[in-house]
Amino acid sequence: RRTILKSLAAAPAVVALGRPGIARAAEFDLKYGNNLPVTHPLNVRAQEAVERIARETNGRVQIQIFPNNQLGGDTDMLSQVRSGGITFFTPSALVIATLVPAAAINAVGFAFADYDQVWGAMDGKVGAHVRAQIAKVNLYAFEKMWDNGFRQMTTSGKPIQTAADMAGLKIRVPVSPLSISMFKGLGAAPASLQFSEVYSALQTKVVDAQENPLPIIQVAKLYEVQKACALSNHIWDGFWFIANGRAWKGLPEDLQKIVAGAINDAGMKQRDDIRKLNATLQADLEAKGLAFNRTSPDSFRAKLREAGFYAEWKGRFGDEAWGLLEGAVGKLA
Ligand code: TF8
Repeated sequence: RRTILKSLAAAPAVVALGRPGIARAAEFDLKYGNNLPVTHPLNVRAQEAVERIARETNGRVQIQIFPNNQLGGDTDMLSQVRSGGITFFTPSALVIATLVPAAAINAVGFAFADYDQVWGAMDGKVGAHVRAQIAKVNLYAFEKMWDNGFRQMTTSGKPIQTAADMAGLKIRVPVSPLSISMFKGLGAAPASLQFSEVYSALQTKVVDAQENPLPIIQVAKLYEVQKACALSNHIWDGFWFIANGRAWKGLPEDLQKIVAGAINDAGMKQRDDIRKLNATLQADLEAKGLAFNRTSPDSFRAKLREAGFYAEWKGRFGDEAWGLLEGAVGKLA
């Protein structure tokens, strides 16, 4: 029996000491947890970053990576990074929004037309606004967001062409009030589940559909339990690379600089990886049996307007944040 947890579980990646042969305990022995298989670009680039950090700090900072939900699901890791049980975590914006509601702003449905708009907003004023809110709960968010991707909808049966096809659809969404509100607005029957439970929920037909970017559908093998994929681009989602605030402040400034430099650089490379993957993944996934169709955002946007989704979330995010978003993408509501 293959479940994503079992098939993809891997030993934690342990960083080699900066100077081989000299077994020296690190001055800062830190842990980083995430929810993704080791093959996802997030883990590949994070691994490069921790190696660079060990090298450039001469082994003073050692970071051990615990990928693939080894330390528990997102909700667990979020509390661990808050308590200091782990130092680093990379939640999707939707996930950290359970703690910092402002962080869901990039997930407003059908807001971004393309990556120019995404990075314009997230490397600019929208991202700065969110980072300031994250700092208020004593977490440090690194400057460069990492890319999860544009989210697409997959189903076990009938493909989704327009908003009308979503009526009553049992779809798994992340533990995210915005996702629930959006999919209810579209007429679906959304259920919140942690990412670690998605594969088996689809396999056992607890839900019939889910939505995630193509690289996630690939590495988590969701094509094994889904038939169709609508290229809806309904949400752009990224990861905030966050650190426990106390642990971050406890690092001397020169080490902070090395760590931030390595992580932000790795994030830029990871964005590029996802962009390249997006160009080739559809063919790969088609070969694995997933049937693709394009959709136009029009019927979805119209349905969301009618349901009052944009008006509601403008109210929840507040005029200031909403104004920053509209400044980057144009008028939404
Ligand atoms: C979800 C998340 C995921 C990410 C990714 C697996 O669907 O938003 O897209 O957490 O790391 O739960």
